[in-house]
Amino acid sequence: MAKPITLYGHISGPNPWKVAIVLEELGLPYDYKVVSFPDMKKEPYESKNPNGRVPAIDDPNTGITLFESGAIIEYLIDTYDTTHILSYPLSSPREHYLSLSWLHFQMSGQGPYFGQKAWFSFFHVEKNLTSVLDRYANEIKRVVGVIDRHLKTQGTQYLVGEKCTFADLSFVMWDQSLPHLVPDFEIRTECPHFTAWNDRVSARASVKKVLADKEKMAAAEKK
Ligand SMILES: N[C@@H](CCC(=O)N[C@@H](CS)C(=O)NCC(=O)O)C(=O)O
Repeated sequence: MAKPITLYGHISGPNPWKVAIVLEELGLPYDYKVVSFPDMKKEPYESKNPNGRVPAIDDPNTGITLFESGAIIEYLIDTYDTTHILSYPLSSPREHYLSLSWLHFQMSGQGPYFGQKAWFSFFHVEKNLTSVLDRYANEIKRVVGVIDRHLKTQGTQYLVGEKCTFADLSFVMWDQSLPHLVPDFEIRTECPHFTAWNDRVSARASVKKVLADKEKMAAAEKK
């Protein structure tokens, strides 16, 4: 039995929870340790994540500490998904590497655009920067459209074939914020393939559990 992995995260923000979903799917024990925003930017945490953000993990089973959610997910899959519950083996190279393409697309396409839209909509000091808000809203719609078109042309249930992989799961946390980030986007009618896929992935027990944990933590913080 593996020893619990420490997952450093925060209550808000999707990236640590994205890792939690993979840990849940693989049935790995873990402790979710909340790091405050000021503590992220200093030692001892900064030695775990030189970028001063969450997530990071400590894995006592291997002695490995890692940062960047995409790299953490690749590590968990390579180390613990030996029976390929959530991945394709190297002996299926096309599917194996395409899953990585989608994870990298999530990291470089979905994460930054969704994140910047959230920043300029809700946190930036200057309000109503229309061209900036339009730029990120349009990029979000484009990213969603890429997935919608891919699922339509492939005719598959998931991004790579008929198996739900770590790649599908990596998108789900940010996708929860779509109604909040782009309220004028009629996703159900404009992107039906994306919608059906997102509903399918969101219905997984791992995703429901992690969303419930996040909500519980947020409610406890408000008290
Ligand atoms: N590319 C990084 C992004 C990490 C990131 O931006 N995390 C957010 C929370 S989801 C954070 O730590 N924000 C705190 C800050 O911006 O100072 C990853 O995927 O791990």
